[in-house]
Amino acid sequence: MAVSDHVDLEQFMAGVEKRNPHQDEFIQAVREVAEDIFEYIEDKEKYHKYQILRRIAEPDRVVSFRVCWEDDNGNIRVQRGWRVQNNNSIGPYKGGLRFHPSVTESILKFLAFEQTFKNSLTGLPMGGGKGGSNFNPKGKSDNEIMRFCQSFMTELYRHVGEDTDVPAGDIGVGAREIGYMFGQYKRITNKFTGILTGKGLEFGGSLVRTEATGYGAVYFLQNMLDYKGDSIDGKTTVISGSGNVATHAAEKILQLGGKVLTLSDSKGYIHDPAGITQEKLDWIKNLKTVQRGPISEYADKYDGATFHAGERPWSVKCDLALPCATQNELTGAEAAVLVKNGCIGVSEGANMPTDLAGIKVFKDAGISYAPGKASNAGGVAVSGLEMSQNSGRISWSEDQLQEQLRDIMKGIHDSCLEYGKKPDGGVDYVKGANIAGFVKVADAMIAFGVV
Ligand code: NDP
Ligand code: 2IT
Repeated sequence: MAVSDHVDLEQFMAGVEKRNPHQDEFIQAVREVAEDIFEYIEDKEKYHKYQILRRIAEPDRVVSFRVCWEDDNGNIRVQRGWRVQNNNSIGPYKGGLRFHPSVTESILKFLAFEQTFKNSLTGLPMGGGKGGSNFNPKGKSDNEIMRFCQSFMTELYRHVGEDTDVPAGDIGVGAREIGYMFGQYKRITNKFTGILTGKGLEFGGSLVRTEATGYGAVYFLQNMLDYKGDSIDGKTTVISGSGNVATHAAEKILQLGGKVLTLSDSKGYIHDPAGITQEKLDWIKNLKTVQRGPISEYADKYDGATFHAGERPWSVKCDLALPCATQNELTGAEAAVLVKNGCIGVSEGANMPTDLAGIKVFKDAGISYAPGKASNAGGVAVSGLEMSQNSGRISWSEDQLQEQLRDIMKGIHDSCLEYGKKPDGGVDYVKGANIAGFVKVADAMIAFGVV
């Protein structure tokens, strides 16, 4: 096929839109990647010939199933569950499970697609997958959560396996849910194998997995600043979210001498001009994982702090920003406010938190901006290390794992430099991550032929 016969970016995207009607998040994620890959493969015939991007943008399979459970009042409730197995060219499918009422097939397809590139960037042998349900864990009793998780796993168990597909947590799925799901898998199959990561330390979990995503996002930020001869020490930081990723990102910022001004949840954000200390952070962790209360309670407890209902924290003046809640939580207009206020570094803890207009604002401003597929890869990286420990039936020490996490994040930063360095010395981390993540998966696919 001659190069001139290739479809161009817009023709390719028209096909993606036609084949995935109304799946806006999936189309958005594919476009963000395709813009860089089309440029990169322009003169690389093998990637055209084997239709690599076209194939990565079509999940290997999407499994959808009914999940019935009984609430505490004896009502039968029906939810939908999914597992999207996007690509297993470089290892078993790997990626989290999300329980949130906003979950749709489009959201899980975008996450599984992103995960394929992210997992490749870690350097570990993991393919990309994602799953979850439109189940809303908020306000449910422990028993209701347990019954839902058991019912969900009663179907999911057919599709997972330590060498097939290894899910983990994501929004709404933490240690409690992983425990219930692992228990049900073990009960159904009578097997004790590493089919989930993020497990409790008593039953095959890994040290550092809980902290890994947030810590990793800050290590990535540190690498970006270091590259410019700067550091986190003394800088003000605005963070969204108050879950696993946000609280651990905040913790690492504090350890590196930064000041954390905000956190948020789905109801609004809190602003503490005095700074959120480790003690205050421990209080928030307890609020969110034990009491499961709203972040607004922080403003009632701590003098000087304010709660801003229904708002996001991006208008608070800061040096650094870490979006750690959910997709499309930082728009072009909000990105412009951050830049105007002097923000010099953005590291995404969440998946696709910045929309396409926001990405353009950050790129045009030339600030250090890391897309989630690079900067939040620490979580899945330590999940990969949990898989290795499970296979070897061993446990590594905290020091060893902390060091591996730091090394892996540095390795991802180096990969972004390899493909994303601009002639002016700046770095396009989006481009770097997309191409570096693509090349490994693409070359494996070529080795397999047409399968
Ligand atoms: P958690 O469930 O622990 O926390 C999610 C946080 O985000 C909560 O503060 C929640 O608020 C808020 N939130 C969720 N949905 C929305 C929404 N629609 N609008 C506003 N706020 C929202 O999840 P994680 O911390 O694990 O995940 C956060 C992000 O990080 C997600 O994008 C996830 O995909 C990504 N991620 C997670 C990894 C992990 O290891 N856990 C790894 C890599 C990425 P509320 O408390 O009100 O619900
Ligand atoms: O988005 C993600 O990378 C995760 N939710 C973690 C996935 C994992 O398998 O640890």
